[in-house]
Amino acid sequence: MTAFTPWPDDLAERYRAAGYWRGEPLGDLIRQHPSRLALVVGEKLLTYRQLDRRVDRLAAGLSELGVASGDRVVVQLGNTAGFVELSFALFRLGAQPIYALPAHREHEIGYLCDATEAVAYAVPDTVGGFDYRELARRLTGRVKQVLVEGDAEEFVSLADVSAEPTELPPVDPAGVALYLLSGGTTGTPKLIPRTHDDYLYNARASAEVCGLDADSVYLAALPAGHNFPLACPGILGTFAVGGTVVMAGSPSADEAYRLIEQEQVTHTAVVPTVALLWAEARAWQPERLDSLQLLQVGGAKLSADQAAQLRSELGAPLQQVFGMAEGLLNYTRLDDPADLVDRCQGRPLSLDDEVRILGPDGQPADSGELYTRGPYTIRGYYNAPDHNRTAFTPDGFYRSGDLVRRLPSGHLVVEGRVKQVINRGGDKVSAEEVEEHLRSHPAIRDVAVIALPHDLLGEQTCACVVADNPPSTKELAFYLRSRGLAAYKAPDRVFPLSALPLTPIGKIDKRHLLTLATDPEPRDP
Ligand code: J2J
Repeated sequence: MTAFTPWPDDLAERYRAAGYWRGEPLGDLIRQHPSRLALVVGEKLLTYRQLDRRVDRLAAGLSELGVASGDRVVVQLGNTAGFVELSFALFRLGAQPIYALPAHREHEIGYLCDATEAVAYAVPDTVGGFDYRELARRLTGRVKQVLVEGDAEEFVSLADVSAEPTELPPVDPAGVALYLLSGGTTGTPKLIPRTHDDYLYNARASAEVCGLDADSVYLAALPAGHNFPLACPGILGTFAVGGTVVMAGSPSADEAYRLIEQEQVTHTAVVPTVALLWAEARAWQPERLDSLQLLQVGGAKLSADQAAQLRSELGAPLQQVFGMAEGLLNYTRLDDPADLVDRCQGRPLSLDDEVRILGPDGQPADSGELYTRGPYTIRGYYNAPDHNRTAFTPDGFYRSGDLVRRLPSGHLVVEGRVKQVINRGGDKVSAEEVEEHLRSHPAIRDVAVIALPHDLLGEQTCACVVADNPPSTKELAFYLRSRGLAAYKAPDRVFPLSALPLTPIGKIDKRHLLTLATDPEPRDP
C-alpha cells in the first residue's frame, strides 16, 4: 500500500535548501505568541496559550483512548473550536485528520472510514436540524470510535477527552500530517496526503502573499476542512503569523457581515457564489465592512464583470485565487492593477512552482491543459496506484484537468476543463460518481451527467437520462439521498432523451448533450 508518494530526493533537498521545508511539525504552530488572541468562536475567546494547553490535554486524552502516531481520524466538524483543537491534537500525536465536508453522508463517510481504516470519526451533535450522531449510528461496524462535539449521547464527548499532558513521541515533519479530499473526477473521492513540511510552507507563503501579520483577523467562512479556508492562508496561515481566527457557523451574508464588523475582520475567503450573495445583501445589511483588507475569491471561475461588480458593491480589495487541494495555488498579488485582478485567476505562489501548459497536440503552448509540480504539490493520491498512473506524468507533474491561458505577466486565466467535474458554486461534483449511482435507478436505462451554465452557481448539474418514465429531479434527489450521497451531488435538472448521442469512436458525446440540453427548442438526436 502506498499511502504517500514522496518527492524525489534531489527536489526534496532543493526545497529544504530554499527554506520552503523547515522541518517543523504543524502541531508547534500554536506554541508561539502565547498572550495573543488565537481563536474566536461565538462568545468563546482563546489565547494561543489557552489553545496550546487545551490541545496538549486533548492529545494526551486521545492517546489514552488509543489514538497513536500514524492513525487516521475522519473529522467532520463544523467551524468550531473543536475543529481547531482536534486538528492540532492529532498533528501533535502524529495521527492524521481526514477532512470530510459537513455535507457528506454515509456513502462518503463510510468510504473514507473503510478506505483509510480510520480509528475514529469526529462529528458535531446536530447542525441545522441534522443529527450527525444518527449518521454515526448508521455507520456502526465501520467506525470504531465516535467523538462528538456537544451532546455525545452514547458516544465519547470531545470535551471529556482530556488528560495530564505527557511527553509524546517526536513527529516526522516530512511525513503525512493530514488528508484533504480531491474535487474528484472518479467514482470515489481521492485522498490527498499533505506533509507537515509542505502544508506549513503552503500556509506561510500564502500568508505572506496575502499580507497577513499578527494584527490580521481572518474569518473562516467556508467549511474549515477545505484547503482554501484551512491553509490558503486560512486558519493555519493566520496562526503562522500570530493573527486571530474568527469562525463563522455559515457563510451566510448576515452572519458574515455581523462578524466582520464586530470582530474587525481583515481577511476572508469565499467562493464566487457566496461573494455575489454578499454583494446582493449589501443593500439591506447595515454593517460596515471597512475593516476588510482583502476579500479572496476562488474555487470556481469569477468573470471579469462579476469581479468588477464585487469590487464596486463591497468596496473591499479583491484577490482572485485559483487553487486545488492537490497543491498549486495561484493568487493575484496585492499590488496587481485592478483590471488585471478582474480578468485573471492569479499566478503561482512559489518561485519553484513548475507550470507546464500543453496544447491539444501535447506540445508546450500558452493555452491548454495545466500540469504542475512543486514544493507543495502532491506526487500521488493515497493508496491509488492505478489512478496515479494517469493523474500524474512519469516525471511527477499533476495533471490538473484545467484549461488555462498564460498571460505575458505569468498570470493564468482559467478557460475551462477537460476533467468530468461539475463545479457547482465551488462544490465539485464528479460526473462519474453521480452517473454510477443513477445507473442503478430502476427506471433509468442510460445516463450522462453534464454541467449547465448557471448565473449564480456558475454551473448546475444536469442528468441526461434515457428512461421510459423519466424520474423528476425531486425523485432523483430522494433516491440519491437514500443511497447516502451528499445532497449537493443531486442533479439540478433532468433532461430526458431517447438515446445518448455518441462520438464517432463510440463515446458519449457530452458536448453535443450540452447543446441539446441548452437548446430552447429541444429536439431529440
Ligand atoms: C476557476 N476554477 C477554479 C478559479 C479552483 C483555493 C481556492 C480554490 C481551491 C479549490 C483551493 C478556481 N477559477 N479561481 O483548494 O486552496 C477549480 C479548478 C481546480 C479545482 C480544485 C484553494 N479555483 N478552481 O477549489 O480542490 O478546476 O480546490 O482544479 O476544491 O477547482 O478544486 P478544490
